[in-house]
Amino acid sequence: MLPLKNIGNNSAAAIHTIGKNTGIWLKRGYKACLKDFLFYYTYLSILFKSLVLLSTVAGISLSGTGIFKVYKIVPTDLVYLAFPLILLSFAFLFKNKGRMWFLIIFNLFFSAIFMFDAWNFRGFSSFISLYMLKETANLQNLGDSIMAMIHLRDLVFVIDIPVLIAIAIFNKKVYKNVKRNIIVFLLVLIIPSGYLAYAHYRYDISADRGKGQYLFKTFWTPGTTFTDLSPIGYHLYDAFMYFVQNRQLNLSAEDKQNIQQWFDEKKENLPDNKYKGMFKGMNLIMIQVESLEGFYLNNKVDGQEITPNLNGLLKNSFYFPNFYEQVNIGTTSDAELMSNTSVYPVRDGATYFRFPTNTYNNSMPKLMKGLGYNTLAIHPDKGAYWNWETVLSTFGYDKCLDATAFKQDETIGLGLSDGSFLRQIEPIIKSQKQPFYTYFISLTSHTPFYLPTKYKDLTLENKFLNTRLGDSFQTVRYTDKQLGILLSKLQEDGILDNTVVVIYGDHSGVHKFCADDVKKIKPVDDWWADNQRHVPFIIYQNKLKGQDIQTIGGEIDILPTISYLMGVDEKSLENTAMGRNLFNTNKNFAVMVDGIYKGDAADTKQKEHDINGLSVADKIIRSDYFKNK
Ligand code: GP9
Ligand code: MN
Repeated sequence: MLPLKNIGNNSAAAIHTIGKNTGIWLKRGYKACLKDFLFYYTYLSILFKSLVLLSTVAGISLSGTGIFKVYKIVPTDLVYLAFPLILLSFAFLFKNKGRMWFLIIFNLFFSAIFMFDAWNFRGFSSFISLYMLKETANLQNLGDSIMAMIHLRDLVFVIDIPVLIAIAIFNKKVYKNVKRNIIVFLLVLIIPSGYLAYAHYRYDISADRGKGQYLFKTFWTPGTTFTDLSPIGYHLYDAFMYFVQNRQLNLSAEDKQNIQQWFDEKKENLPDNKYKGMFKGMNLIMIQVESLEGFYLNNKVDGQEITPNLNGLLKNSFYFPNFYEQVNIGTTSDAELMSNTSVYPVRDGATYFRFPTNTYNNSMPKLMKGLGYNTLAIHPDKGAYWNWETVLSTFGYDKCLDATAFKQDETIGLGLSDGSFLRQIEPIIKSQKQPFYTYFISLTSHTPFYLPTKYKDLTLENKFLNTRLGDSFQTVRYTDKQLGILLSKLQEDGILDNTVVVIYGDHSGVHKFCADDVKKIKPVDDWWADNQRHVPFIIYQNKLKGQDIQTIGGEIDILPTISYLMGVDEKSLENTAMGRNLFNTNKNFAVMVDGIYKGDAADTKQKEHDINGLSVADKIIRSDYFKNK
């Protein structure tokens, strides 16, 4: 038997050893926790800041439980959890202090990005993007309004910086013996990536696409991608689009030859006629009207004209009733692209977002500037909408005015009402140095055709009440009225006697976006049942004797047609304009975005050539073909 004393000594030693070991284990556990704490902390901090950013976008207050309402605008919550994990997995490739610095820098980097996103959103309704590297022009706007973009709530993005600094200073030792952990890296990378692959199948590809939303869509719209994919997902997708999807296409010599051959085969080599330069020296105003379809013109609903002012203009206009929209999913922006450059939009995605800084040597503003005109583009929406301000500046407009130039004293639907907008631009138009070329778009007649009751001038029969079609009659009538008011003021100003006014619809509206609703209205009348993608194209000059021109054409033909009347030498456009001069052509067709051919071709060869224009344009834009010409 051991002496008691010894037992006592031994157990004391044992207790001491246990205590010592426990201390070591606790210390190790504490260090391990600390090390992992920074990982969890970074993850949670970034998730929280993402929600704060989304609440900013959704206009939700941070007070109380407000922020949790953000979940309502997050379509697939797990996607939100997956994106930061994928990036954070790389932390496990770092050992020792490298891991700590990775996590700290990760947090600081995305906190800064999120803060810039919030500022950019307040200023331009969009988020920062790698494309901005090409769009330094936008930064000029930033200077003036930067203070207005910063809000107190943005403190949330930086509030934990002291915590990070404290961790960096006091816990260097914790990261002394951290090992690279390939297994954890792979797990944290693969599991969320696998989920994203599943979500892509579930939401984008499978026949039963769940809630009907998309995640990774070729229809790249920063606004929806931001909320669908989470802010980090948006930035990763933005990088993918920038470096992979939208990288410039390199054309082979043969490709270039094929493009040139396409232009050569398009030429008709017809002698000039009386229309050439008939409006030489006059001012030019070109108006793109939102969702204006052809069937509204010259038709009456329950005995009332829908577009009395436009109908009135036709008495002094060249009017093309067989004119078609040719837009792709860039809708408004695609129509602008075609009327300003005579190049079809790209096949995938929106050209304005994918290739915002391409060169077009013979754009409408450049042609008019060549004739000595001052050029101005005006939008009632913000410059970031469809990226239009960047793109129209690239087209060569001397000046672009966006929503920030106007008092937002009346908003209807998407933004500033046509009434207020046109009232505010009239003094701007008339005070320009002549000759001028001014281009602007309208907004109010956008789907779903919301209009305050006080502006509803039409009395509609029951079958149209509370229908999108009925609402579109009211809204188009309202826009028509505002255009009429603007033109009468410009007439009083003495501007119209020396001005050509071009008006066209950007794309179908009610028949395109509300087709099911239109079909429900009974009994059906022929005049509104189907618009067949017609948009009006009107060239008004108050001394002109009106004439309907039956030639079939589309938006791609606007530039060559107008520039012919204004006195631009047609030869200068022959290798850049994909459309035809509708005043000097024997061809009679328009190619729709889906390749559908409206009109009649002389033979199959011509038809193939005309339809092939869509893929030629795709190559032209993706390779920035004109830049090197
Ligand atoms: C934006 C407005 C709407 O400026 O014209 O664009 P849309 O939705 O018609 O493309
Ligand atoms: Mn539009």
